[in-house]
Amino acid sequence: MKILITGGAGFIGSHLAAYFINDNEVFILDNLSTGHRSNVDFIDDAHFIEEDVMHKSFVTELIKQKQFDIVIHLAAVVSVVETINNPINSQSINIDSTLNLLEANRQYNAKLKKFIFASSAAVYGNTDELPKQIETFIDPESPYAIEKYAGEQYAKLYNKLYDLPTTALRFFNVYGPRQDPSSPYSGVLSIMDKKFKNDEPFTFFGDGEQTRDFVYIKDLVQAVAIVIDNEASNGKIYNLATGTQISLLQIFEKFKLIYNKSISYQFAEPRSGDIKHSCAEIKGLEALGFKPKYDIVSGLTEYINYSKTDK
Ligand code: NAD
Ligand code: UD2
Repeated sequence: MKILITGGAGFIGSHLAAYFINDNEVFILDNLSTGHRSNVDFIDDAHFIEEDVMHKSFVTELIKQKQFDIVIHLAAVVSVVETINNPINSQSINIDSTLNLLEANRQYNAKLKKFIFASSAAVYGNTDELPKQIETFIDPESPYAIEKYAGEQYAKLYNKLYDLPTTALRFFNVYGPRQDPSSPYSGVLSIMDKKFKNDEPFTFFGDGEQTRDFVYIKDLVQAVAIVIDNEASNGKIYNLATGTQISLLQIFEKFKLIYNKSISYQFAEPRSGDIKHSCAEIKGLEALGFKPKYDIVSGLTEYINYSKTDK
């Protein structure tokens, strides 16, 4: 199959590309704003398109010409803070380019078998209800969350109105190799790993009792592959997570065991707007055959072993 991954040079996209390249022709469209060409050095230059997903005429022409079987749309402003600082720009990338991609496929790509949109647990906001179900009240607290909600609803609507085979996945806290720890708003496990690796102190924002549903990147890849193979997922939205929650303090203990050492730590004020507990209900994906293969120990062990050898 011919697959297009927008944002394919980033953390999640590079793992999807590495998986699908085995049996498929994979194209990546990425402007390298947060991604790296080196993340996907197994993709040759003919299949790597360095371009902005907002370049509408270019993207439309690409869809028209290549007639992709699968489009996985990940390219986005991924930083919540950046969407708060510059909501007009992030709306163009996160909503307008999604709509343009959907529209280009509707008009010019009769071969499309699946369009996947990367949504986020952010759409749930700070609601108390746990576990988060797809039907749980939506309470977006940032432009990012609104933009992800708009994207997934457009994807769903394009199925309802035009029968486009779309699926939206609400990713929870994804972790694994190649997640960039460089910003204070990077995924907490990539930050904790960097601190352990470099023997630097880790800061818990709040009391460390906050919980998250951390999903290992290989389980995310498994879920995407299942969704692609499953027509019953057309027009649907799913939580992509493990269905289990763990606190930061508990995770810190796991790092100590796997690294066989400890580092110093401190507590600071909780981040404003921080969510205390998060956990997903994953019945929807389970019904399609998804079963997470990695618990937190096996996922962290694989991640840390990789990270130790990575310079
Ligand atoms: P990432 O920053 O590693 O990857 C995003 C990629 O998109 C980068 O390679 C970047 O260069 C590219 N990109 C950004 N703007 C672009 C543009 N205008 N044109 C072309 N390419 C552009 O982030 P990630 O963690 O891999 O996230 C992938 C997707 O998953 C995003 O849509 C993100 O919102 C979503 N998501 C991620 C998580 C998580 O835990 N990592 C959680 C929820 C949702
Ligand atoms: C995730 C997403 C965010 C948004 C949000 C919606 C990531 C990286 N972030 O934020 O984009 O979708 O969900 O709910 O996927 N923490 C520390 N020390 C650190 C860094 C973080 O204690 O050095 C805490 C942080 O305050 C939070 C927890 O760790 O309580 C997880 O932080 P995160 O930024 O990895 O993810 P989250 O769930 O806040």
